[in-house]
Amino acid sequence: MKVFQTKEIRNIALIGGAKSGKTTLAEAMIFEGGVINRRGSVDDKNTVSDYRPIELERQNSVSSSILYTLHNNKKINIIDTPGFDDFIGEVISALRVCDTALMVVNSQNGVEVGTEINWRYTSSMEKPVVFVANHLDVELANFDETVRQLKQQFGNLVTVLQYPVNQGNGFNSIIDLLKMKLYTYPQGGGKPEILDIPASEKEKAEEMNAALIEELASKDEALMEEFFDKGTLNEEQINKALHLGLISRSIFPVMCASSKHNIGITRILEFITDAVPAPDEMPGVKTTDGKVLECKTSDPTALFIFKTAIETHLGEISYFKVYGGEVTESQDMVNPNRNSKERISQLFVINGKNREKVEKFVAGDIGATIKLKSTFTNNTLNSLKNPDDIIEPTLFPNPKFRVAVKAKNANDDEKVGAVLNELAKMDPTLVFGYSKELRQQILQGQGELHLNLTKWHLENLEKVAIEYLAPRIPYRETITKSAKAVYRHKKQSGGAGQFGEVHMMIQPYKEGMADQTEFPIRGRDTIELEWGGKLIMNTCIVGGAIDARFMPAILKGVMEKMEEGPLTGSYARDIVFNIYDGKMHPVDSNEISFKLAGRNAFKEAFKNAGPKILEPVYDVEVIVPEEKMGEVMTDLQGRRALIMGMDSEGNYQKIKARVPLAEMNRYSTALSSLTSGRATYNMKFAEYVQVPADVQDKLLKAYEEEEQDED
Ligand SMILES: Nc1nc2c(ncn2[C@@H]2O[C@H](COP(=O)(O)OP(=O)(O)O)[C@@H](O)[C@H]2O)c(=O)[nH]1
Ligand SMILES: [Mg+2]
Repeated sequence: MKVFQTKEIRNIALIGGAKSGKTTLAEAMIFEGGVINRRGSVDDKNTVSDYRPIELERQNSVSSSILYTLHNNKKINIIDTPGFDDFIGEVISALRVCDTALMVVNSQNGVEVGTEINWRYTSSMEKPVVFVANHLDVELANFDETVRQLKQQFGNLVTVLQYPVNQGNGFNSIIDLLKMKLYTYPQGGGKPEILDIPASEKEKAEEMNAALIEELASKDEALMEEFFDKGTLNEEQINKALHLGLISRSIFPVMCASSKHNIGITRILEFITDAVPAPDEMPGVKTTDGKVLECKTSDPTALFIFKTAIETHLGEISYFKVYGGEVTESQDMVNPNRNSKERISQLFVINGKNREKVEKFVAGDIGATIKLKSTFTNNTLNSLKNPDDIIEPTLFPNPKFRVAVKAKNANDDEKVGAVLNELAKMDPTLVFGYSKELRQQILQGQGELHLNLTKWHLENLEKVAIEYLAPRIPYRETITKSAKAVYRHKKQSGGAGQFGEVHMMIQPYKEGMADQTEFPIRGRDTIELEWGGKLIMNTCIVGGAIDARFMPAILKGVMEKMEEGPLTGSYARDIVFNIYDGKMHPVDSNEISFKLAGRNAFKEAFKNAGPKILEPVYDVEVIVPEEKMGEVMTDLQGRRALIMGMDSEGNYQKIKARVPLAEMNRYSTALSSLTSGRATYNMKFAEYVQVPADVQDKLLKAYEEEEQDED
């Protein structure tokens, strides 16, 4: 395959709600580009894009596919993304490396929650957007209503470039307001006949064209002058205005299609090659040191791995975008994220599961390679000339669905762990790890579907059965007032005895608190606890009541209880303990004795210090259509949520709340069923707060039953 130059490349992310027709559109685009000679369909399970076993089974994209097509001597890279919110990570990584988003909208449904969610990312990532009103062949297609909703949601910069003449059954004609022609497609779609606009449409088309030209002229001062002078713009000026408008997000064109019947597709390809930006016309990419890589072939090579996947018969495959320079086969590279070296083996142009070897990629292009040793999603690969630049990693949303994983057969535990670790490396929205604290393997993802697909992968491709359980909650324990305890550990059985006595006062720790004044403090150890919070040991011993050499043993004993709190066995945090007196025995005192004395004194004091259980509370942000607001609020209140505020965003409300993690189990599923999938949310750890008394009682009881006299 020939090597395409930067100016000959367009990078397009196909985004939009689930089932809006992205995969079908992609298929038509690559068919029309002559890259395949038979057009498959999602329903016949033979598209180029949906080829993974799970996608064939579910007839839904679950992962993005990298494709390309050709038009007018240009190579159009296409990333077809899945539409469900659970796979939003794929949309984010596609938008990251693409220069323009093609947002597919089902004209029967208008703006859907998926349209909304994807839009938000195009806007935060400042990407040009072209809308494709698809499904225009279905009986209930409503183009005008779809446009009305697009304008209402996304503003008046949404601009119609085409309209359907005969939407619904038998749809085959589109009026193009840029070309001022009628495009009529034959049975089976494909290449249109381009005709003069019929008299019946003339008036409407001319009116819309005039408005469009005026709108375009406003994108540029020189054009505006030209427009006032001549009353119109020529084709070149129109294209220039569109081009500028797209790049600056001051126009969001709407085009027409029926992907299923291959109507409108060639014109969309033409529009992409004429008007949407080439990779070097968009702002460069930043490195972590604030440098900007401007997409120049003359620069040193810089690749960014935006996706890794395992493909049958091929193994791990890494998809990259070239942000600078060019990359060739057998090139030596460095990975600054991992401080490792890689050698590029083969380079491939990818079309779904098909691939073609190519000798080189230049700046702006998207390609794939295999056999990288230790390079994963979000890593940079540089030539030896610029070894240190790290391209800013893509930020993915925090996980919001959490389960504990167990192999059905305990012998498989290790394999399950290994596979999940591998999957998490490939999919940055999947987080996996063993929690020592909870004594569970915890898997976190974007939603129930996301985790169910992970399960499907393990069971069908790795042949290990697993189950998902409710994860434990990482509670914490602390105290609310000071208390003292004296503990003497003494043992005299045969041989050497054991003796140690510790007098301890404990206090709740608060940032910036004043020291206690009852006992003079002679030494201090501050421990930043691994699980958050602090432990402070103050030594207030006078007259050598306890030798300094036993202090570490006392601290060790206390730490044992901090790791397994006296109330429920959870980690304890934010405590100061003062050792103010004690006793030794000239022969029998040793480290073990003081460790036990310290541990038990701490446990005693803790019980009398108003102990409390703390629970993790999350900042939750729910975005919900106005009419579902009531239900969602009621449900949140049932989850002990504290509502922090509300904002409106178009037809949507954004609710901000603080909700205990214990109440968020399976929230994504609940929210989805409350709102028919029209809401979305994200959550982020906020802080630990005391649980209410009734919840504490329940937790204490549950722990008692579990432990029954531990020591
Ligand atoms: N009638 C009609 N059906 C379509 C059109 N585009 C896609 N479909 C159908 O809609 C369903 C979802 O399409 P798909 O391409 O998988 O949507 P995606 O989830 O956005 O990738 C499939 O059954 C397609 O055959 C269209 O323009 N017209
Ligand atoms: Mg799809």
